[in-house]
Amino acid sequence: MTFGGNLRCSTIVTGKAGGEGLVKSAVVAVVGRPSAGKSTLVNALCGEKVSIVSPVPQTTRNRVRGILNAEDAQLVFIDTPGFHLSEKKINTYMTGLVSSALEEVDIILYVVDGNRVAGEEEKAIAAAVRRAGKPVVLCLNKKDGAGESWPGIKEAAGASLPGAPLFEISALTGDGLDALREKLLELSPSGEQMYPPDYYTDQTTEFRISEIVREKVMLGTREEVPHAVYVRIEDLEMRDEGATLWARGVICVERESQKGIVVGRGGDKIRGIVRESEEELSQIFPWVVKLDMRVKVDKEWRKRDPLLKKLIT
Ligand SMILES: Nc1nc2c(ncn2[C@@H]2O[C@H](COP(=O)(O)OP(=O)(O)OP(=O)(O)O)[C@@H](O)[C@H]2O)c(=O)[nH]1
Ligand SMILES: [Mg+2]
Repeated sequence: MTFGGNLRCSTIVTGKAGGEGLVKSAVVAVVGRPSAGKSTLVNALCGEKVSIVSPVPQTTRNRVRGILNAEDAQLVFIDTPGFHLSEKKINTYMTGLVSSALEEVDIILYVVDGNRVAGEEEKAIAAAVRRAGKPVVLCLNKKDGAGESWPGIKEAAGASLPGAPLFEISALTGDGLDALREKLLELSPSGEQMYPPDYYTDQTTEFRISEIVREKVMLGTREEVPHAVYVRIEDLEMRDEGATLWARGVICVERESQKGIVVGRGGDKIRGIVRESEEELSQIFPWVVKLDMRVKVDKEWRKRDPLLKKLIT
């Protein structure tokens, strides 16, 4: 059975044929340190929630595409995991995704948290952006909370990428986003539409469900638990003559103690996670979404290459 709707597109379609039908069209990699606000920005630019957001660094683990459709223009944003210098296996997979995104795209949108002083990590990502040799747009984000360190961070960011246009924005309030959009369109080459104009993402139904559930776990738990979680959707079934989508899956953690936290006293926590996920998913999809989620321990999953290859894509 296929679960369609305009949320799912497995094939890339060609746009208007012939030279006169060309539109402004570009693929834009959105990169930066963990928690800089990349996913919030992609969601704001696309006008839809395509990528999950939380205050926990390294929320995004995949390349997540969000599509901005405008008159005679289509921008495809690739949200990426936060660039984090770490030897841990899962981090090397995630920084690998960032590097490949930098190579594949037309434009790089480099997001800097304007309230967080640059360190080695920021220098490393600026160097990777420079090496990519693509048009770069720099965004100083979180202007709504700009503090004393803002001007110094702005100067350092500008100096790290001389000549790159710099926008001071708030992805949260939308401040500065119109000018940013215009600059991106100005830098975009003419080309064919990559997706039908009513698509705002190309994610599969399973992936979207697993991400929303993971977001609710990350928002509802603390310390080491958010990083120890992955979610797998095992089965989808349409019921009630196409009105209800049932999804069955597992929330995996690394230890029994973490399982206890996710389940909660008398199952309170997991019930809340399921309820919040169902509410949001039922808004996203054209069906009522019902979840049947179990919590399981999968020891040391972050060290297993075959699983990481499947999960971090
Ligand atoms: N005040 C303020 N907070 C923001 C802004 N943009 C994002 N945030 C917050 O910053 C936190 C991280 O946002 P994300 O969008 O998940 O950041 P990210 O760069 O995608 O993070 P990773 O996926 O972990 O790399 C969340 O709590 C957001 O609400 C902004 O413009 N202003
Ligand atoms: Mg993110």
